[in-house]
Amino acid sequence: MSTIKTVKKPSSKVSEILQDYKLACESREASLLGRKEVFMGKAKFGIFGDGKEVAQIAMAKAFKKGDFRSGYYRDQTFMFAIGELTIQEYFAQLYAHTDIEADPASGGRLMNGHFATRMLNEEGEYNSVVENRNSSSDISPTAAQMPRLVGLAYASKLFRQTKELKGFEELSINGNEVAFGTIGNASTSEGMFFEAVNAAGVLQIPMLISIWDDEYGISVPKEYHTTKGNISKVLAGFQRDNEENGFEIFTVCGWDYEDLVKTYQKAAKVSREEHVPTLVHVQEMTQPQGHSTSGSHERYKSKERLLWEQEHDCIVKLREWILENGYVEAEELDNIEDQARKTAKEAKNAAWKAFMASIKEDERTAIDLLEQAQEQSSHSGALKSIKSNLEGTLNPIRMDSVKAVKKALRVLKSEDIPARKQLQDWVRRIEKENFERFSSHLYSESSQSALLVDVVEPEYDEDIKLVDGREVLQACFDAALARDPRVFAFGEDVGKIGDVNQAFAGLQDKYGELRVTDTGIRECTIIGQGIGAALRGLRPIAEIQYLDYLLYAIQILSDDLATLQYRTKGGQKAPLIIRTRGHRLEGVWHSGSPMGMILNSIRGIYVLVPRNMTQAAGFYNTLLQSDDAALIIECLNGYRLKERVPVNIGEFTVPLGKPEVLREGEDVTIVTYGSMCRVIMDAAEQLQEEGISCEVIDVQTLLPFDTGHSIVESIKKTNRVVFADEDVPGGASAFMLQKVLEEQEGYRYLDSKPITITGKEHRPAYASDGDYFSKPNTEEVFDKIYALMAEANPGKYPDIY
Ligand SMILES: Cc1ncc(C[n+]2csc(CCOP(=O)(O)OP(=O)(O)O)c2C)c(N)n1
Ligand SMILES: [Mg+2]
Repeated sequence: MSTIKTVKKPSSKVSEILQDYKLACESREASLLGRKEVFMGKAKFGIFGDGKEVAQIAMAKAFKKGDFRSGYYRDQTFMFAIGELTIQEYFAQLYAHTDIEADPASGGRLMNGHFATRMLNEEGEYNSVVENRNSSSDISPTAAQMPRLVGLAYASKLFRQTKELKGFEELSINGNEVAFGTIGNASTSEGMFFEAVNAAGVLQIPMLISIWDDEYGISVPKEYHTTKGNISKVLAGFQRDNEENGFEIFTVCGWDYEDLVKTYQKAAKVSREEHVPTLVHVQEMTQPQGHSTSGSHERYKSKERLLWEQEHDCIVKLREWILENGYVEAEELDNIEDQARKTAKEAKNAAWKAFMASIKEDERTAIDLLEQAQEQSSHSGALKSIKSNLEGTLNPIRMDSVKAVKKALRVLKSEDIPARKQLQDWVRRIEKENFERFSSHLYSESSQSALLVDVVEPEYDEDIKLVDGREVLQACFDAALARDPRVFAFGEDVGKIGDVNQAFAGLQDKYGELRVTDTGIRECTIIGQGIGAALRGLRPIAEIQYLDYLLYAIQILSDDLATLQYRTKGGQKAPLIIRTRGHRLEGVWHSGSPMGMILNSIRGIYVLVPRNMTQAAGFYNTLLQSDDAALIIECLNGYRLKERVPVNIGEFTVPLGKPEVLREGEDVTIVTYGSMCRVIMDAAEQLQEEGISCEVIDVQTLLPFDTGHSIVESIKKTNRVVFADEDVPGGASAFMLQKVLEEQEGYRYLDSKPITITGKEHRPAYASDGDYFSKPNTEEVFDKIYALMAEANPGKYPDIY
């Protein structure tokens, strides 16, 4: 290798370059070792950042305190470089170490390469994000980091341009923070990527996207992914010029240290100072070990390509460049490489030791107890073999001890010996601990949990003036915007006209365009905009115009927002409120109520289904005091129905998980929600005329569902239950049925079979007849409940038809 000394000036000091070289080598060693660990069976799967090291070091130099990252699984070197990941923590995640001290990103819940910083303390309150370098938590679906990135950057715009937010210096310093996104070249084919890029161009926000272009997406080369095989070429129309806003787009090679450092400085400066989105297309990157541990790239890359990758390896190139410039002798780089190997290995060993120790403790007690059982039991042979199997397990994990102890307890089931009791206690303790390890933090567990908000009843004046339901909401939103400058609402048609049903009418004029804002038609990034802004401590109300269009956003709600608290084990939160309207209007795409789909895909987000706008307003007030994310589905046909405005419109709250009895009755309990409440109440009135007394219960919130188990109390009285909604058969009605009959043990009190009354299997047909014959109507409810009663007492209820 040549060591020609030149006079070329370094862009950084030599020591900094060597420091960078060292980090690149350490990160590479971590990748190489990581793959070996998987092949040795010590970890299940591995995906690594080899080949992307130098660009990430350059990016890290432009990443300042208060900045945010939203990236993907290749970014280990960046995380090392900003000081937010140690090699030991990196391996702890590879092994799935369930302690947040060991794996702060996910507490062992996520595959390796899913990075995150802990933004919250143990109480669920913000650590100082402006003092830290922050990373939002990665998710696996490719490009799904992009919608959130829009919101992380958008928050800076709000902090800079909203006067009332100037005081929130613990959250932002005048919006100086840049949101850095990273994405692989192949993933830029996803719709979410294009939607996010367009949104950022429109919004003009400090967002810096890096595309790590290694020309492959697993085995598939670039010509299958990208028009012209080149994403920056495709995006050239987004480039800003003197006349028009847009992006500043840069291209650079992933092995060119000097150019990378310069490029990132330039790009970050543009984004930070001008609030203009920038895009850095980092080309000619490599994957020395191929995509992941699932395969080998020799299967699909040509010999020429593999050779090219070796020659263009960014660390090889950095080494050449250092030597060509005569910064140091080769020997010094050799030493750095040797040292890096040692450092990575030591960190790996320490992570393994800590991981094993965390597991061994429970295993040790299990083995001791099994030994005691063996001594005390008449089945000592069987117990001995269970114990020695456990002792002989190579790299045991938690489930090995659980399986062994449970097996032993089966053997001991008829023996009354002290060890049996101790083993039972062991199982109970471990079950509790494993629940905490693997199932905690699905929702907020902080003191601001939505379930802990104080209930404040609505109060009414003597004057019982009735207004349109939408005006109740309008008064509620007015109060919320006045009360808290962190609250802002946005969505399609939300700004100028105050949403299609005018619950924000006049509020943009009153609070300005940034507090009540129109957006493009882009449901997925509306949600992303909300997630990112909520992550940064703001209180967004993101609107999806109709429930039917939530489908465009269901993936990001499901994969990102719903998993956020869970996947960080309480390390991050995004208390986003999603407002939408549905249940009852007309036609296939304006009257859906796909509640089963929603309930089953977004556990982790509360789902609120108020029957009227007063209940909805109370929910908004509750949520704005809490740090949980929630979806509120208003009734499409309720905005013009008359309601009274409580005098404490900004303060009263409706609790989550508390059903309300709308009508008391003796014969049958009807469990329902949303627009169906009115249909059911009508039917109940008509049934009463036939002598059938219905108790009607509005569940009010589907998630959480009746936390106090009040519905079963009604069934104890009526001994019959009906679940009614507008979803397809087996949808949310089945969900409610499972909750009440299984969880609340309602089955014990039934004298008749439980029934569900639902919409048809197809989407609802158009116009009033379409609605009538597609969704449950009063007559159908009447008939079904009459038939239920007739079955029990045919004499009293003769056949009608
Ligand atoms: C939505 C989705 N589809 C498919 C996958 C499976 N998958 C994981 S990585 C990957 C390739 C991504 O390639 P690229 O974006 O170029 O990133 P690279 O791994 O090359 O850095 C695929 C298809 C996924 N994780 N998410
Ligand atoms: Mg790629």
